[in-house]
This record gives sequence, structure tokens and C-alpha cells, in this order.
Amino acid sequence: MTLKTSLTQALALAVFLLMLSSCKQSATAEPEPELIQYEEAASLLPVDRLNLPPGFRIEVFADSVEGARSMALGDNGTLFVSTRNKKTVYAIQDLDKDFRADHITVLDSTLEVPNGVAFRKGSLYVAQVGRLLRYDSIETKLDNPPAPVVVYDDYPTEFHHGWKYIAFGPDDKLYVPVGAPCNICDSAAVDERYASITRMDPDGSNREIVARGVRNSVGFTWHPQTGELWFTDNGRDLMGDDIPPCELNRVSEAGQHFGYPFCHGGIIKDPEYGEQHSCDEFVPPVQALGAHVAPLGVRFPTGAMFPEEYRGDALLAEHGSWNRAKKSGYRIARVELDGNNSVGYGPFIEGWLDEETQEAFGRPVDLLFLSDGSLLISDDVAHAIYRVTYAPPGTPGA
Ligand SMILES: [Ca+2]
Ligand SMILES: [Ca+2]
Repeated sequence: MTLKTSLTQALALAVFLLMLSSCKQSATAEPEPELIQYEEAASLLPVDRLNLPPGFRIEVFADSVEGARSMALGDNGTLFVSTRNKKTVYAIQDLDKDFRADHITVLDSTLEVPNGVAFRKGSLYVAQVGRLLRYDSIETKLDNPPAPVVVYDDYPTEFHHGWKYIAFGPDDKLYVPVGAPCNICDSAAVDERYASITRMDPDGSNREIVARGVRNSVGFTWHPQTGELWFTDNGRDLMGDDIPPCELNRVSEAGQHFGYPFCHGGIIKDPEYGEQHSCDEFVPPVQALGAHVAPLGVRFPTGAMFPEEYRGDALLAEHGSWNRAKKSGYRIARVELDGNNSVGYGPFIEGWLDEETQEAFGRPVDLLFLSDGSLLISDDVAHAIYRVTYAPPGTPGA
């Protein structure tokens, strides 16, 4: 090797390293997408262990989706999937339309805690702990994504309950929760944005608080008839295995207070903060859920596929307990509703948790209905997206 070639090589290496470091350091550099080698294939996940009501089936829509968390659907059918601890946002495509993913692209792998995704007018919005990013015209640029635009970067930066779920409401505003930065504390006294759900115009302007006294909401949706915001909230820890309940809540008026940190589940005074207020001052949950079940995504079935009796009910993903003696959650729950009132709460899909061994092969996170009425479920432990379909028992192929 001549001196000249080795110098040229060294120079090339230096330039390459410089490019690499500049890409990694700038927070809004153009992402370098990577297509995961992926073939539609029978997944090895033991979905046959899952129990569903008669007529329902569950299959794997995509696997190899490391740490799959929140989901958002693009206008052209791209499924965007976020992660909490993997720094990654995925774009998942089903190009041959057989309801199994055939292309999975790692859209960006440089993002700290990109837990929230939402889609509006061609753009993908991603929520990190303290800021919101937007990738424009994303579905036409999956192979060459643009550098994200920073929409808003002034949210609190604590990682404790700092990961965010986001979604656009029927009012075309972007809804962004801010968790309490603790297990139990009166954080709103320090900064009123803590323990709240906020909303803003798509460009980040006109931010306001929609719901207060919310410990940590990581899933919400709007009622298909009333247009009201419904959200799940994760109850506090260290009051024992069985209290307080997690919650499903309904916002009937902007600014309502849902109790945290003073009152839990509508009736349980907090041992430390409970004396400051009566529980009557706060909006009670529509449904008190199990303690520690960790409810995340929530949806109302609206499409043509699910049976009529599910209309007006809510389905929610219970991610499952991490600090309860006997594990709870690890299922999709159904809250049966008569208007705004709960008339039943029980399992829709269960079996991720083996009750005997107390081991779980998966933990459901988010729910999303496709246009055909089938339901997608993300799972950040099995690294998968499932699809649930329904055909009346007795129909051919059901
Ligand atoms: Ca396919
Ligand atoms: Ca509450």
C-alpha cells in the first residue's frame, strides 16, 4: 500500500466519521431509514393461548417490531408505531393488502423516548418527553424521511411519567398529556401543566389544559357519538395490592379535575393529600379498573366488523402490573356502557399472562381499528402487532 492510498483512505474515514457524528448529534438531522428484512411468515408467538369471545380470532399482523408501543394510521395505510425505550419509530406497510405486514422500515432510530405518534394531513407527529416533532409528507418519503420540524419544545423534561401518548381530536387539536413527575405529589402546585392533559393547535400555538388531576394518562380517544374525550389513568403505587383502582374517565367539560393527588377512584382519600379536599369536588371515573392493571390504549368499536352488542362499549389495553404480589391486567378489557355509564367490566382478550407461572409472553399497549373494522393491538414485550377479526360463529371460515 502506498503512502498516498493510505492517506486517501484515512481522509475518507475521517470525513465519514465526521458525517456520522454530525448526523447523530443534531437532534433534527435527516433520519437514516433502514428496511428490516421481513417476510410474511407464520409467527412463532403462541397466540393460541389467548382467549377471545366466540367468533373472534387473533393473528399476528407483524412481528419483529422491537418494543412496539403507540400506533397511528397514515392516510395511505402506513401504520406508524412508536417505542418507549428503543429510540425508534417504525413505518409498517401491508402493500399486498392481505392484512399481514410485508414491509417494516425503521423510520428514525435516534429519538429518546418517542412514545407518542399521531398523523394529520400527510404529517407524522412524534412526542418525546419534552417536545413534539413533525415529519412532513412522510408517506411519500418512507425511504428518505425528511428531517423533523420541532413543533413544540417547552414541555417539562422529567422522564418519570414523561413519556407521552398523543392524538388529534375531532376539534383538530393535538392532545398531549403531562404526567405527574412522581408516584404521588402535588406537582400541579409547582407547574399547573403537571398531572394534566393539554391540547394545542397543530402548529403548537394556543396551548391549554383540558383535564386536571390526571396522574399519568397513556391512552385516550373520543366517543364516536358525543365527541367527548375519554382517557385511561394509572393509579398510584404503595397503597397495597388492591387499592387504589386505575381509571377510565370521561371529560364532559374542559378544565375538569379528576382527583389526583387528593382522591383516587372517586372515593379513596389519599393518605398524604386526602385531607385537603373532599372527594366530592372531583370527577369520579366512569369505571374504577383493577388496581395496578396499568390501562393504556382505549377505543370504541365503530366499524362494521364487530358485533352490534359492542357498539358504544369501550375496549382498553391493560398493560399489566409490575409491583403487585399476584400479577393483574395483561389483557384487553371491555367496559360495557349504557350511554356514559358503565354496566359491566371484564375481559375481552386474556391469556398473555400464565396465572400459574406468573410469566407473560406479551403485554398489550395500544389499540387501533382499521377501516375494515378489525382491531390492531400493539405489544411491547412480544414485539408484535396483532389483528383481531370477527365473523359470526357458524360462518364459513369463522
Ligand atoms: Ca401483506
Ligand atoms: Ca381520578
